[in-house]
Amino acid sequence: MSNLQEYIKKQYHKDLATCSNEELYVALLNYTKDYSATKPVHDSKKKLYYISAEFLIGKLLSNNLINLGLYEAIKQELAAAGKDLLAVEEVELEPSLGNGGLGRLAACFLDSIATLGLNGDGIGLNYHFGLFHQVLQNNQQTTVPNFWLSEQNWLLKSEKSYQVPFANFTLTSTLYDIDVPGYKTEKKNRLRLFDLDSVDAGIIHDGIDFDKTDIAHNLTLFLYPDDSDRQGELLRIFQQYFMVSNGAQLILEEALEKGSNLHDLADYAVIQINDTHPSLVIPEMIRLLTERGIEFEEAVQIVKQMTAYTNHTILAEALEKWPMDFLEEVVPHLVPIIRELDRRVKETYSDASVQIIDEYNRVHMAHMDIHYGYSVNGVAALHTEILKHSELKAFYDIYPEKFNNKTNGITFRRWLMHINPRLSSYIDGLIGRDWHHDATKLEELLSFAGKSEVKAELENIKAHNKRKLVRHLKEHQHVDINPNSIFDIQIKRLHEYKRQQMNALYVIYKYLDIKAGHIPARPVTVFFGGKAAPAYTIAQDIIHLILCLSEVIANDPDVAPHLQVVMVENYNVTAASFLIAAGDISEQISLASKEASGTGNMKFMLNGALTLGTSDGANVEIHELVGDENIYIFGEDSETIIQHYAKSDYISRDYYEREAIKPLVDFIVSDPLKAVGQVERLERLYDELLHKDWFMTLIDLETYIATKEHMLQDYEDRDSWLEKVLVNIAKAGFFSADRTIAQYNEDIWHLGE
Ligand code: 26V
Repeated sequence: MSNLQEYIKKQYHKDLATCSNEELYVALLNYTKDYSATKPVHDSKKKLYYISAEFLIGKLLSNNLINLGLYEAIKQELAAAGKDLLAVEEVELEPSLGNGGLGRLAACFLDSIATLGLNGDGIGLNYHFGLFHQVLQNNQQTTVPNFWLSEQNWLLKSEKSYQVPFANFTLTSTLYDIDVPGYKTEKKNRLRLFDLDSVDAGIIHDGIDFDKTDIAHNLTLFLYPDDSDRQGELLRIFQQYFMVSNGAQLILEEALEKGSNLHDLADYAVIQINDTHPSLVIPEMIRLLTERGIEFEEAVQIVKQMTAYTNHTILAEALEKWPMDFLEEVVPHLVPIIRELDRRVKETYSDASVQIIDEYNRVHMAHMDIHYGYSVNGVAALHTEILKHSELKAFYDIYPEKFNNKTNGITFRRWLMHINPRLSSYIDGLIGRDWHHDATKLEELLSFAGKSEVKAELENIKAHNKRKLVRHLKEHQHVDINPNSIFDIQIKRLHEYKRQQMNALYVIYKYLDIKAGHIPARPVTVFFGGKAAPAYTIAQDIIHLILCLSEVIANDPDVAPHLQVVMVENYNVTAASFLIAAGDISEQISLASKEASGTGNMKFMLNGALTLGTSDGANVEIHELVGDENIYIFGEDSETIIQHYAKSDYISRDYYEREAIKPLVDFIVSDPLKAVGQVERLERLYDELLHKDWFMTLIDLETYIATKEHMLQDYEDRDSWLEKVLVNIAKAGFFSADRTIAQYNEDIWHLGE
């Protein structure tokens, strides 16, 4: 038993049993914060600073209770008083401080860094509003501000504050910390989020629109949802510089406190640059060092020894290149430093493709990171190979020793123990608890492969999780879902390269097939979840198509009993925790070469869903681990796709003309769809697929449909399916973020324990 009851008595003069869930949440939040406050922070000499514009931490209550070793006792104490921890958890507002995979990865990494007992903090911004809240209405996405900072929250206001100079004014920061306890560790780390006291939500006018020029009032107001206009881009530079200048000042202060003379700064600090959003830390740290009396040349060398860069995407539009004018306007004091860094590159290398400032006077942030850092890593084996031999080949030729791979991972504390407690404790019963600290021990599950009672229990657990998801969606979205159907799930940001539109074309195929009298052995529910950037029109059109299909199918009595499409509203970490535990089929169908890694693929595998995917990102490594028998891989490989781009020889119309494809694409602009949808959106999407299709939807469509049909048939052989499920869970250990972080430390950070 925990002493929550006593705590509540003392703090709130109430009895646990008479508290509302809201009161219990606040009590538990403070109880957890107080408990965590007693833990010492890491203080060893060398420290990692993981700087990231995004930390998609999600709700923290259960995660922190698990890590602090309090979860079971609290759950039981609540249950004894007739209270349900799950219901208390509902009260917490989700901090959605990230767009997607990159931000969630940063959150998983913080958990593993603390769990491995490493000294490492996250550095970021305290956005007052997280990624927009998505509302689905009239078969479209609309966006609403997503406030998460209720009066009682996880932030601890610190005493620290720094001056950050911009072109025409200087801003003073406030630092808030969030404790990051490791899993049953003695010490803790922190997530350090910088903020500005003058930020004011009053400047928001319509939806998520606000005055983007009013920096003192808007700087940390919103997480940037990656759309683009000039003012928005300038604001992004303001945010990035505010983050890294504060971060660099904090790093210097902490190193000095520990006795650094600054010449030896690299013995005290290592910076991991998470994608290029924090890249300005390089010139800023050089500036701050020279201000403190270090010669420029030495400052460059110090920074080079202490910064490492992670690349998370090869999509050209996502690789930041800031026009020099923008930097002049926001951070003119960094411009001479960047010019000098570029001059040195130009002096040594004539190849235009490796320069920092290009012919259009744009600053390539990744190029600065690669020249002036000591490590460059990709996030899955295939991705790193593509960086080395294609996207960043010119850099790899110069600096082969800097390149290394760090295949992504996920924290099993959240993505198994928390979201799937039944499976987690069933595994404990089968193989003991060693896997809690060494996830590769899950392989011991393989010895149960032939056991029918184990398979029966895996089936029961999945059925339980499906019912839980069904109840959740009934409550939140008022939709009725058949818990006995196959749950086929695609959840991730909306993007053409992820090819939700290909899945939608499968739905059309299935709809027409059922209409033609082919009744499936078992009903299928196709779930989608994901947000589209507000400025990304085609992604909005894809959401529209999915919602229109959902409506047409639901209203067709011939088809509705056999097929359902559910677009989950406002997909976020909380929704993911219900969906992932309940999935049978994990859709990982990006165009090969485009998904750097993916991490949802790992979460589904760990929870016993089978992957339907292309040879992309970490799918390739999942395939290698589980073998051909236990995964459904289809589609062209990355080399073929890269060749198509190189030769510009993919012509979508050629595929469209095929007998199996044309009716599916044509259905997008058919009468039944137009009757429930907007003609403009449907026609734009149809035209895009027919005339452009930059992410080659049609190239893999036929083999995708065939593979999915095959998979649905295989589902009917329950014994063999559950055997595959068991193998997937058993082999998921490699994808623990603990392994990833151990590798970062071994190869890049070299932190003492
Ligand atoms: C950024 C942008 C910004 C401009 C508009 C379009 C666009 C499209 C994509 C992105 C991606 C940002 C980087 C990112 O989130 N990468 C993801 O990182 C994950 C963690 O490493 C990885 O699993 C995903 O495959 C990768 O897409």
